[in-house]
Amino acid sequence: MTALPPNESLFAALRAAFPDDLDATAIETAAPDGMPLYYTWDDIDRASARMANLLGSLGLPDGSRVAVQVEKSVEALLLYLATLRAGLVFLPLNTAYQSAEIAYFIGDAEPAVVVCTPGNFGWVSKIAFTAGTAHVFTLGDDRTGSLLDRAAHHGETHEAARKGPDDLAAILYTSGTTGRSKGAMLTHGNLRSNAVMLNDYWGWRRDDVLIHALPIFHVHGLFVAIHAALLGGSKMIWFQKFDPRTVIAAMPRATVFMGVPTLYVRMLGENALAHEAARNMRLFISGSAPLLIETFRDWQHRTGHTILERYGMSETIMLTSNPYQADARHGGQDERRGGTVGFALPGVGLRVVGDDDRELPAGETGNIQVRGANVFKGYWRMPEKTAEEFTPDGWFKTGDVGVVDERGYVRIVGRSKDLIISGGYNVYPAEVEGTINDMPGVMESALVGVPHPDFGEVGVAVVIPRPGAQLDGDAILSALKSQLANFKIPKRCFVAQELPRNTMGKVQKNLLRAQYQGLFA
Ligand code: MLC
Ligand code: AMP
Repeated sequence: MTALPPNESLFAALRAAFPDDLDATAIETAAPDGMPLYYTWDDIDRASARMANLLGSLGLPDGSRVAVQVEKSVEALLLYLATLRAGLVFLPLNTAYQSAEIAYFIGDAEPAVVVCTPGNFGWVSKIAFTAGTAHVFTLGDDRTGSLLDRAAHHGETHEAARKGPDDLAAILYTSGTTGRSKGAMLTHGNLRSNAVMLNDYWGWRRDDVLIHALPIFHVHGLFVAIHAALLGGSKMIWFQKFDPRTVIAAMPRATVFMGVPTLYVRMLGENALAHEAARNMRLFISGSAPLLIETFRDWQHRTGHTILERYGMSETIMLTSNPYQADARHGGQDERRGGTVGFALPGVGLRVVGDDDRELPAGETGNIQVRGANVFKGYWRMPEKTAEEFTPDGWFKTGDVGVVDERGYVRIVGRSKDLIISGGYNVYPAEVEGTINDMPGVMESALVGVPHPDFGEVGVAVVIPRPGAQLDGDAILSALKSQLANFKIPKRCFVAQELPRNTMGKVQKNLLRAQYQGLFA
């Protein structure tokens, strides 16, 4: 018999990093009632084994998707690990998504298993069963639900499914400039290689303690944060929701924090944020949206720490990072530079090109393209869209516009994709405009992003009525709320007589942005 190839699955790598002392605390939660819960590494191993055995008992074909829309909880994290362990494909869904959005994702991904909150079982199961899903389980954020009930009958040992680098581990849906969401297919190789590299680059240590206060249905909270802590064999202090005060209060017992810029802005609004509170911390990491230079400087001033900003995407996981420490490759003079996202990470190829896809010299602004083991396999069942997003020589077009300086620092100066990033969540105007345009009495609409002190950027809608129709901006916003996730809802909606257009008839969003620039100043 030939020897089996080594298990290259992501779970195998994470499991191998568990500390020898499995009775040590892996996760400490701040439970909703304020009583912390402690999960040991052994708990994580055994509980994820139970769930993996349950998933295995369903006899699903290879590559089956497990779609999950549940509130953040440690059990939800265990379900992610169990899905990897069972060799299935994890498909996380933001809890803010409304039924029409969920119906699209489930219809498109055709998951074999759907896990939802007990409260949503009625409508989610209806959508799922209609789409042909065979198994719908529930999982509450208080350790309730049919998933745990069923898993309790299964054994607490499980040998992780063998997976190669090219096998699918997760699908992350990202909205698109056409308004139709695309499922980015990430492989075990993508996730594993990026996590191992970051672990080293950010100097992860076994005695690190990560404050985890991000949602776990996107790259930042699910992959970057969780993989870093698990691969480090380091403890997490786990918050279901971000609250600036409780996070600051936890800092003396922690060493690393990861957040989107809004979280930093909110913590800066608290008097308790001071050098003393951050004395034990070694690293503050920011990403998912641009960190304002004022926030970067205020943070230095208030805590004595320099935030490390990094840049990534659902399709590529992490691409660039400011240095953790001086690196001989860059002359040993690196520093974390505000307003930049740092250097291309080891193994990541990054180039700035003109519209002809030719690389531009340092200092010139152009489109950012990337390649490497971290770059996704393509969009789920969208080969044409996938082909459009890659150059013939294999570089992925990020849709971000940037510049690389002589030293290699990357600065993102804009986006070629029509995208608003609000509080770290992506809002594609095409999707919101399409939903507004389908409303009675609406002729057309435009959504633009304007600066916002808390969310960085928020959407403002301008709607043009059909002749004779009477429209009300607030009524449009209320109607949108049942159709789209809350973070996609524009913060204001204006009714106007026409949209500014150029001679080609294209809506001049830059003029609308300029008009509403100071709305939230
Ligand atoms: C909430 N609201 C938002 C919003 N979040 N509005 C705009 N943008 C957002 N991001 C609105 C709600 O609709 C609601 O409006 C009101 O704010 C309060 O809702 P909430 O749920 O109580 O908000 P809160 O808990 O304060 O959430 C804010 C937040 C959250 C910043 C903590 O948005 C968040 O966790 N963001 C992080 C997103 C993230 O993890 N991104 C990583 C993507 S990965 P109303 O009108 O109903 O009161 C990625 C790749 C990479 O980008 O590089 O990392
Ligand atoms: P998502 O598709 O949700 O993963 O969002 C990816 C996008 O977030 C990128 O294409 C960038 O536009 C943006 N992004 C991520 N990190 C940063 C950052 N540090 N600065 C500016 N933009 C960022």
